[in-house]
Amino acid sequence: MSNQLNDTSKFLSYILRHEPQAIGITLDGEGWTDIAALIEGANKSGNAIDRNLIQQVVNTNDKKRFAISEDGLRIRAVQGHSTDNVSITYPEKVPPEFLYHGTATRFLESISQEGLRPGERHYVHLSENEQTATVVGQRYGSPVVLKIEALRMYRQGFKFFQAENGVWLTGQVPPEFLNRTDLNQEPVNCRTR
Ligand code: HQG
Repeated sequence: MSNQLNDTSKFLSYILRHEPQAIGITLDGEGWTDIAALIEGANKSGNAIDRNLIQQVVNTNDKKRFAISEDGLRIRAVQGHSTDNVSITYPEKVPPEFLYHGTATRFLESISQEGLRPGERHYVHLSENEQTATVVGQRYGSPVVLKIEALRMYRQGFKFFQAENGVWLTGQVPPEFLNRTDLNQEPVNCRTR
């Protein structure tokens, strides 16, 4: 991705997930905002974007982070929100037997006690493969991948959702469903090896 597309993707993530008010726009409950208002707000705040650039970011984005409405007038981030205003109705789905979460080793102690929490975002984010999870974990330091017994959680009543870009979402993961993939599937709180 070119630098311009990458910068625009980061800008759109910031506005459409976290701080729409930074450029004076609002998101509806499903996360949508008018593309025209987004462009106007961005340009007024010194971020030069246009419809063509937005469309290119949406088309080429590696994780398909954004979606444009069928009428072409609105845009939203498909997951990852922290702003209170948005509460997307994701389809509830039966998860695969295992899902993965990449984190940094320095968070393990707290995770082994509290389980996975959403933090600033609305959900805990999980992926279907370990490679993706490793990249996610690297954002915060030395990565470690946790394997989650998702189907067992589901059978015990925990809800799972899938965003339209394939990312899995759940409210929390208690420690009993977590295993470290770097310790031959020992429980997450088995830290002696
Ligand atoms: C950690 C990116 C201490 C958690 C990615 C993570 C993802 C705890 C951090 C999406 C904890 C939160 C989301 C606990 C969880 N104690 N730390 N009890 N429970 N944590 O960024 O999952 O590229 O909010 O492990 O690809 O890293 O932006 O969540 O390290 O899909 O599209 O607290 O964001 O997508 O960090 O990333 P984040 P995440 P994009």
